[in-house]
Amino acid sequence: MIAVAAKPATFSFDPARTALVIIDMQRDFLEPGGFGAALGNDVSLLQAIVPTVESLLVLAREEGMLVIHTRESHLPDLSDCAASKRTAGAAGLRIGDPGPMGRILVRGEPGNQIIPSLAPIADEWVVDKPGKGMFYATGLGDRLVAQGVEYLIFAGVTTEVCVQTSMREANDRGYRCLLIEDATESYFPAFKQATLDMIVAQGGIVGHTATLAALHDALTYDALNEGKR
Ligand code: C5J
Repeated sequence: MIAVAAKPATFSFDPARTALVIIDMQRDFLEPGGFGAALGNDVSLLQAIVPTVESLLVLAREEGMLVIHTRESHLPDLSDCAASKRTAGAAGLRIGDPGPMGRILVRGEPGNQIIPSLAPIADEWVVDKPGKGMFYATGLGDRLVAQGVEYLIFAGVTTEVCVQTSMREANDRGYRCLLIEDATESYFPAFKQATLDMIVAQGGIVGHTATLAALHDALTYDALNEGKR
């Protein structure tokens, strides 16, 4: 077992039964002209975490962990988009509307793709999700059970929306969850901080949080030799 210095307490996990989940690092949320920008958000806040998420992804790949990438996306006919979601926001800036990177949050459109530097490679899972949470209407739950996954390490955007919803869904299903603090971001810094605080409140009511440095140190520390692996 690997022990990470985390909040509210040490997070112990077995890398062989762990998946890294990178939530929605899509052009629609991170690049000018996407859904996030169309809603008036400053996407540079999200772009700032890309190097950290890249390092986390490299670390997970080196450890041989299962890597799961999610995309918030809808079918072109929007049959998987609830009316409440379809009609939210200003006309012309809604899910399915044409945008500078194709139809907003529609599967297959350029803006719906994961940013190139975090692109999935062979054997990594890509989960298209029509909701905020990664379990809703995706079939992911059955796949994780079949794979024997017990621990989930989270990164991605946005902290208080799709990351938090997915982590809460996972927590309810019995997964032990760790959110990497500097590998997640929100368009609203106060919302990010509030989310980190509420996850670890009351003894870790939703899970744990830690920095990438803490995870890296834990994974590279060799307890037997009291040094680096
Ligand atoms: C939204 C997300 N809609 N990935 N999605 O904010 O958090």
